[in-house]
Amino acid sequence: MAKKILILGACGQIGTELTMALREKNGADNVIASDIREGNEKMMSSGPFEILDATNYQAIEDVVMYYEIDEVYLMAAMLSATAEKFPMRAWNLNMNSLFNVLNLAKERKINKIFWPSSIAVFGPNTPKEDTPQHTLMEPSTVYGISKQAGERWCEYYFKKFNVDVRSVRYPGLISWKTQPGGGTTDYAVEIYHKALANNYYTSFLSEDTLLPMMFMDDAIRATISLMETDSNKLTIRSSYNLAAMSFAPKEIAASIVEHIPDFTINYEPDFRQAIADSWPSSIDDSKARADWNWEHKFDLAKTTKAMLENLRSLS
Ligand code: AKB
Repeated sequence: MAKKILILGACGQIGTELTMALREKNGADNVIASDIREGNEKMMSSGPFEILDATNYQAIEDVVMYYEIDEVYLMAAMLSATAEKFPMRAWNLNMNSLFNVLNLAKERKINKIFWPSSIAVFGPNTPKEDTPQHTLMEPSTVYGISKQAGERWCEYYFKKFNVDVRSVRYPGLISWKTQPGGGTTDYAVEIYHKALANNYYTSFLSEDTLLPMMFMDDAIRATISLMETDSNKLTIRSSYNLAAMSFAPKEIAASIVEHIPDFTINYEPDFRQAIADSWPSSIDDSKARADWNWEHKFDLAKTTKAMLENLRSLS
């Protein structure tokens, strides 16, 4: 029998593309998308959808039992910039949703979990370049604290209750199908939209702010590949470092100028600058490359080309 998959937070930046990729791979009827609000036309018409609050254990359990779910991808979360404005709401959403799925797996109602962590688990005292898998962390943001605590709980549930939970520390993700919301790395998506609309962008991060980034196609491939890897090959049950490229606002601007010669950028850093300054500039993801053969395909030049071509085709 085909495995049944539930996606919590299916209408967000990652969830939207992950749902479509999993429906393509596993058959649309085997992938149940859910969120607290309805998704776009494609999401709603391409397979089953449930309105579901990831903090409501009973509601998730009902859906899990009804559809006989095997695997859950928990993509609902409040990201770094919004979490600084609503600390307790962020903590409650990010932690309670994780406990809900960990406990369902502990009770053997589901078999496997994907839960996203982030480069936000690192903090100002972490080595900034080629940040290792195991290092000093000390996150200084609400979001980072919730992700680090989440990683500790994932490893604990794996060791103590044999819960098959898998995770990656996503860098900033760049996508054209769905816009991100509430993150610090969101500038790297906004800039393409503004470049096409106005030839102009005001960056909320300073020109030299170097951050780890990834094109969404790579992120989706990484996620599905980690979930398909034999359990005994995985040596990390907190969360894997994952990397593709690093760039600063002035470098993404230069890559846009290659396609739109009169594009210009200026810089007005706001509160998100401090968040970005606390994060690594590049990541050592050799564990992911060794354990499950992770390889990225998109660098900055390919990402810019794909973003501009696809966004143009939408307008
Ligand atoms: C954010 O900026 O908050 C996220 C992340 C790096 O996890 N994109």
